[in-house]
Amino acid sequence: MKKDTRLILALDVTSRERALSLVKLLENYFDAIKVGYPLILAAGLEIVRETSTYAPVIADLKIADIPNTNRLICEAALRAGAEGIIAHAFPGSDSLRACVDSAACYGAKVFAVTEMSHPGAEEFMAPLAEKLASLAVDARADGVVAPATRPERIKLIRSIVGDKIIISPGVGVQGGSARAALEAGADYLIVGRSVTSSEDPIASLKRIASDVRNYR
Ligand code: OMP
Repeated sequence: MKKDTRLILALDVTSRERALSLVKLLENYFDAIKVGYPLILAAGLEIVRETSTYAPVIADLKIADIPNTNRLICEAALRAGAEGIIAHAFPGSDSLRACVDSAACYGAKVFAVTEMSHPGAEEFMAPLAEKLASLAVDARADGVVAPATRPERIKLIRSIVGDKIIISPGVGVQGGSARAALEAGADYLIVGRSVTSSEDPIASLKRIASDVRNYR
């Protein structure tokens, strides 16, 4: 995954046509595309292959099952062309390792969720985030997901995961700042609605891209 713009476009739209028109329009302004349940359930898994002609696709299926089921889910996404997978760490090291092993067969990356970006994550995830980050390291995940809404938590998670890739959602609509997340140690920012729901998606994405450039 190149690291030019440091932006990952979260394609949380519910039609194939809208998804493809957004990636065509914004093609030069992001390094990867994140496709999750809203789009896959609406447009089918084939959307992974279609969007992967524009940029590497991370399949955000937040996989959280027993190892065998995790493996089957990963293989479906990887066969469809995903180059990255998002999996939960909380089901445990064997479950996460099943994803890592499947991804390795396809040369793909696994990102393990540590602490989520929304307020409810403070109830159960935040107290466990350090353990989840360590588990991601032990299971040899390629990277972790950490919240741009709480940059101090990115900093803490960075101190645990060393040079693993940190991808951070929560910039824009959820209230996180691009600059603060990067300063705290995020490698990539995941941006969704502030671009995909904008009247002028190019202008909105360019604004975030310029925050990233100014940070460098
Ligand atoms: P916006 O809030 O619209 O920018 O979208 C953020 C994207 O990141 C959505 O696709 C979320 O599902 C995803 N996300 C979070 O918002 N918070 C998290 O803690 C984890 C994710 C994720 O794994 O991508």
